[in-house]
Amino acid sequence: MSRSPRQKTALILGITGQDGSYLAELLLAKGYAVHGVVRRASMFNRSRIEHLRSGTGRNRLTLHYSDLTDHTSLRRIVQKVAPREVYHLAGQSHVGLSFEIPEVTSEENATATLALLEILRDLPYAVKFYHAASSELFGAPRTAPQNETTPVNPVNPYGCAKAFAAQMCRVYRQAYGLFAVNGIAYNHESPRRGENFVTRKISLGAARIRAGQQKEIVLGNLDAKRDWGWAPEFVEAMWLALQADEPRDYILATGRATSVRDFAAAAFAELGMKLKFSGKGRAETARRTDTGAVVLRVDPKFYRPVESTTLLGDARLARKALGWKAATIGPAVARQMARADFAALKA
Ligand code: G4F
Repeated sequence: MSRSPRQKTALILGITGQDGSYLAELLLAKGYAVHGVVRRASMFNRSRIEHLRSGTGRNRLTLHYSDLTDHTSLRRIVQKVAPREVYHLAGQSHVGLSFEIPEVTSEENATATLALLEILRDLPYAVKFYHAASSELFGAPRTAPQNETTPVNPVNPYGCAKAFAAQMCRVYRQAYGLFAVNGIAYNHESPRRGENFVTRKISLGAARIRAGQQKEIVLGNLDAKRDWGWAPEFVEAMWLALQADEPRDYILATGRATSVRDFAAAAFAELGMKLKFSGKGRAETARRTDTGAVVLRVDPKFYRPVESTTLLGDARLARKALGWKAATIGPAVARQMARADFAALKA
């Protein structure tokens, strides 16, 4: 086992995901040696980092096989790599799905985070740990916007697991002096977002409808509002949080909420399709004003058993302590995603 960390060496759990791939890009550009943990699967799922494996910096990118449930192999990887910074961005990240698979959600998001904390606690040198906490730990908060002191009140299995993991980070920080940071991130999106999240479902759907490849998109609750930001900006905050003198928790958010309906309207408008909404709630639809065709429909099957409410973040601490501020917000996120998806379809 290495007795000291390798400077400018980072380990990313979740490197094949949206955030992991942007973070890997950022760290490689900063001259880091980047190690990523990938799941062994029969099909490769590395499309988001494929370009890094052939670009400049490829010699500084190493992938290791493991799984969040295999704590022994995670320990071995950490000991071998001896990272100075560990970014834990992995796990089951779909809130709706967490109602279907609560135990997997809890194993990956709660127990695995605790296992990582235990692994890092045993290291013979000081390591810095970033945990991707989530606004979902606030669930149904009594106040808006939320800040680092707002009480947790999760309303779904995903939020419960994140609340446990975030609190464990605080315990290890206090009890063992571990440099553990919770980034309490609100929704952050990009063209690399998975297609089962609402933003990407909308941007890709709008692009396909514009290209004549799809007729309509079917969504759940259009009244739901989220504080939507831009993922590449959020990974900057993750890195900055580990460069600070002290480990703290940070709200990472834009401070502005947009409804699913308005997000969809912005994405469609960007591709030249103005929408007219009619009906209410579970019977709402939207037509294109130019053709009159229904292009958006609500289906109650996409409603959640319980919806998180008023998730709006106050990121003033991140601004003050890290100099970080979200620049791309709500409708601008929708426009950029729709443009990128349409460009990719044309290409
Ligand atoms: O895109 P969503 O599935 O994201 P959600 O649930 O807010 O969670 C995301 O952000 C969290 C906070 O940062 C993360 F912790 C989490 O890992 C994930 O990245 O849903 C957003 C909203 C919800 O209110 C949902 O009810 O959109 C509503 N919605 C309406 N129709 C839909 C749909 N969501 C999905 N996934 N699919 C729909 O058809």
